[in-house]
Amino acid sequence: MKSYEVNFDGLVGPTHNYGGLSYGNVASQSNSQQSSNPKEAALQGLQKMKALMDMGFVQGVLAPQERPDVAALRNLGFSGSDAQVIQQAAQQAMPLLVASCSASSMWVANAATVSPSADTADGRVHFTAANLNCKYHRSIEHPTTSRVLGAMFADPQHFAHHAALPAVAQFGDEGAANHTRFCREYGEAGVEFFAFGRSAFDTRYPAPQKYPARQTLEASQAVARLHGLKDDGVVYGQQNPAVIDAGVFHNDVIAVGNGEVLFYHEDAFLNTEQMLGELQAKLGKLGGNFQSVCVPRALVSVEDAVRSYLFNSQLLTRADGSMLLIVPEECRANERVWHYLQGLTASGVLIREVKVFDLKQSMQNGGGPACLRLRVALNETELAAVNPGVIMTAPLYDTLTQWVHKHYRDSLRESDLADPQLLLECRTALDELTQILKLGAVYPFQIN
Ligand code: SUG
Repeated sequence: MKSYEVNFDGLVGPTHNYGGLSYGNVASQSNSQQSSNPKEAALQGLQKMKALMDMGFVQGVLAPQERPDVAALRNLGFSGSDAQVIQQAAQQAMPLLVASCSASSMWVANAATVSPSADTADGRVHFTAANLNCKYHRSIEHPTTSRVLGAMFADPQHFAHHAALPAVAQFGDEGAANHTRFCREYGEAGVEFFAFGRSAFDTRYPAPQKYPARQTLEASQAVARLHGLKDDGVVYGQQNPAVIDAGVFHNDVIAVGNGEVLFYHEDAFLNTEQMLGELQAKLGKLGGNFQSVCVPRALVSVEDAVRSYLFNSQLLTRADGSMLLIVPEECRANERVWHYLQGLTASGVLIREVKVFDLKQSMQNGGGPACLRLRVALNETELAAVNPGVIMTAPLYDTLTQWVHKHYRDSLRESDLADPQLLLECRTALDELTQILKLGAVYPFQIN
């Protein structure tokens, strides 16, 4: 049976702004308080989706969340009408209003961890929504994420959904940003690689000194258990704490994999040789030939990797079997990175072509091409069971582009978040969106 890796990209929500909310994420911190352009952000994301669709990849779209999250503000003690809740929060606790307005759900690589049916004990595709509990503004995403994923992958015969792990730092889970699957063909059993930043219970694992390690080993192990993965199909690897302290807040900022290939930075992991050996042995048992491309620090420093987001790229297999790398414009702007990429494609080893996309609006918050997509490997039957409303087509692209032009502002500053009109604009837009994407009622304002 034919199988596909479908990229579901997060549609940027109408409140996209630079809140400076993510300690440990260099771009988020350094662009704090700048004026954002939600319309441009959403259009940049849509253009990437359209381009991949035009290249022949199956592309999906994942809806943004309701923001400002008035229900979350009510949970924190603000009361009265929705407008009063926003007004009180603006007067008494602006950081909480900013957090409740974040459009961070656009980075859907953090929405969930997904295991394809070929890997799981019950032969269904498993999803575990990520609790994202390292940052308050992200920890409020998972209830709606679960509803949206449920509306996209509704058929219980093919899809199994797990609620987010316990909401404590010991089970800090950031979803697919720390998860990579290696396989020969998407429809065949593969090896799922879980990168973690620290262990919550075992003090033998070192931890970063400066910035938080968002993903714990225990969270990754729980996800593997929930999904019914075999020990032979799982490898755990620790991120190098030093690179977390250099701004690698998710593993997808320093490594990306696809098919049988891992593309990674020399400093990405601890015990790299042992980890690569295990990946090779486990994929080998499945008939695969694990290959890795290591980028030496002498050619690209960790700092350049963090600044350019070289590894936050999408590594895609084209119809002829060759691989393509989708990188952000910032890679072309960095002389050393661009030089490395030119050498890589010229050598013809594994990665043949690089395509560049302007995703500046998202990049300024630390979200590159890979952050913006959730990969779901599906066979033909499963793909047919996905809600067709969320699969990108030329008409859907046109409709969504018009929808963005109709509803989005082209400038947003912190002071605008207190405007009660913004809430109305967002709800109107999202209500229309659920009809466009045929999601049914998924947002708190539609349910309560
Ligand atoms: O969680 N930025 C996100 C970026 C997530 C990137 N995702 C992956 N690497 N997969 C984060 O740090 C910044 C929001 C702000 O500051 O307004 C933010 O949440």
